Amino acid sequence: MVKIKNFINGELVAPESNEYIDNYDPSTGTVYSLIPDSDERDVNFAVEAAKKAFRTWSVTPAPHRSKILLKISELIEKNLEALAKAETIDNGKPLWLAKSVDIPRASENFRFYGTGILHFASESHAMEDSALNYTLRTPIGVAGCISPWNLPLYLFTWKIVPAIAVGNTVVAKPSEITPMTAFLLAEICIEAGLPPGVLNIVHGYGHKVGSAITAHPDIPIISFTGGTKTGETIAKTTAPMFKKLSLELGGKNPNIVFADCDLYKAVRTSVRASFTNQGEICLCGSRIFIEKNIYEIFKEKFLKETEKMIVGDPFDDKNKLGAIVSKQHYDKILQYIHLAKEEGGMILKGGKSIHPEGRCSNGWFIEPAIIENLPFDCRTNQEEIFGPVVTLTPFETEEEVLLYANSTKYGLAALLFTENLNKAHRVAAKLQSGIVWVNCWLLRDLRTPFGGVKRSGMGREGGFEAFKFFTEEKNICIKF
Ligand code: TXE
Repeated sequence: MVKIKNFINGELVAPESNEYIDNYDPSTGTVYSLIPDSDERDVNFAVEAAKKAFRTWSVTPAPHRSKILLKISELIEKNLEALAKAETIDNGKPLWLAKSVDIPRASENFRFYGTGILHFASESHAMEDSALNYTLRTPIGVAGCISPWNLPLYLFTWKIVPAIAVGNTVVAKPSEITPMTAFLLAEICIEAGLPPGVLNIVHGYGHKVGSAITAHPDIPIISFTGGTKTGETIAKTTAPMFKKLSLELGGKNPNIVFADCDLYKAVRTSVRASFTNQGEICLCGSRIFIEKNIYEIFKEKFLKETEKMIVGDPFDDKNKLGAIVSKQHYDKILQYIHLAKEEGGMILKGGKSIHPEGRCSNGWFIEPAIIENLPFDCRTNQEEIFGPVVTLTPFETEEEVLLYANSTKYGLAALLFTENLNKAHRVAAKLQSGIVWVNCWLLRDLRTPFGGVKRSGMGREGGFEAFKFFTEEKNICIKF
C-alpha cells in the first residue's frame, strides 16, 4: 500500500502526526493508498522552508527559473504513461482522457509559464515636464495554493507554476481525494533540480491543512480552486488579514442552442460539454436551452449522440465515462437526480447507477442523465450538481433565454450556437459569465483571462493575468 509523503524543503517526509487517511480507487470502491493526515505543524515546517527558499529564488534570474520549469515540463511528458495511469486510478476518469488532456496540459502549464516569464515586463510613463514613472513588479513571498479533485494535476499545476515562475515560493495542498499525481510531481521536481523549499506540498484535509494555509500569517497570498461554499469560508479568513485572494469556484453553465445553428456541430459539441470527465468540470454546460422550433429535433439527436457515452472501466478505451470521484459525490449526484424527479422533471435517459462486470462491479458509476420539463428556476436548474446530469429547456425569444441563462448565482462559463454573427456578439455580450464559447467548447488559449463572475469566483487566472496576481506592483516616479 503506497504511503504518499509530504514534500517539504525538497524532501519527501511523513506527516508529524504519523497518521494516514485512506485513499480510494473510485472504479473499484477500494482503498489503494494512504494520504498523510497532516496538520498545522506540517504547514508551519513548509512555510519556514518556503520563506528560506524565497530569499534566493525571488532574486534568481528569470532565465534560470525558466530553465528549471521547462525541465519539469519535459519530465512530465516523459512520464506521461505513469502519470496518466495514476490520475485514472485516483480520479476514476478514462485513461484516454488523462493521457490526452490532463497530463499533457500539466506539462503545457510548465512550458507556457516557463516561457511566459521570459516576456513578462512592465510599463513606464513619461511625463512631459521632465519626470519618468516606471512600474516594478516583484514577487510577493510564500503563496498558498489549494486545488480540487476534478482535474487534479492539470489544476494543481495551473495554480502553482505562475506563482513560482515570477519568483514566489509555494505551500500547496492538492485535494485529499486525488493526491497521487501531486506526489509524483514532487519526485519530478527533485529530479529537475527545483531548489528545496520553492515548492512544498502538504497533503491532508481541507479543514485542517487547507485552513492552516489560508490562516497562516506568513502566507500573504492565496489562490484557491474548488467549491463556492469553501471559497466563502476562505474569504472570511483572508479578508481581515488583507491577503491577496484568487477564487475559482463553481458553475451552473448555460448552453444556448438557437434555431439558426449548425445542428450537427451543436449536438456533438453539447454532448461533449455535458458529459466529459463525468460532467465533473466546472465549465460543463449543464443547462441546455433550445429554441422552440428545433427543440424536438435537437432532443432526438442529442439523445442518440449520448448513446455513445458508454460508462465503465476507465482503463477500457471504449468507455467514454469512468467512475465518479468519491462515494460522497456519487451519492450527491444520485440525490440530485431524485430531486429532479420530485420537481417534476422527466428523465429522458440514464440517471441510474451502473455496476460494470468484473473488477469495477463495486465502483461508483452513473449513466449520463438527460432531463426535461423542469422550470428554469427550480433547484435542479439553479444548484451545481457537478456530475453527468443535464436539463433540456425550450425557449422562444432572446430575452426569455437570457433571463433563464443569467438566473443563477453563478457566472463562470456559457456556450451558444448560432451561425448569425450579429446574434453571437449581441447575446455573448449580455451573458453574465467570465467565459463565453460560441460554436465550440473548452477551446482554450492560455493567454486569455480565465475566471467567473458572481459566485463563480474572484480574479482571473491565465497568461499575464496570473503573473500580475502573483506579483506586487510599485510605481516609482523620478523628477529630473
Ligand atoms: O471542492 P472543495 P471540491 C468547483 C466545482 C465544484 C468543486 C469541486 O465546481 O463545486 O469545485 O471540488 C480544500 N479551507 N471547481 O469538491 O471541497 C479541499 O481539501 C481551505 C471550480 O474538491 O471546495 C480541496 O483541496 N481549504 C473550478 C479544495 O479545497 C479547504 C474547477 C477544494 O475542495 C477547506 C474545479 C477549507 N475550509 C472545481 N475545505 C474552476 N472554476 O475552475 C476544503 N478545502
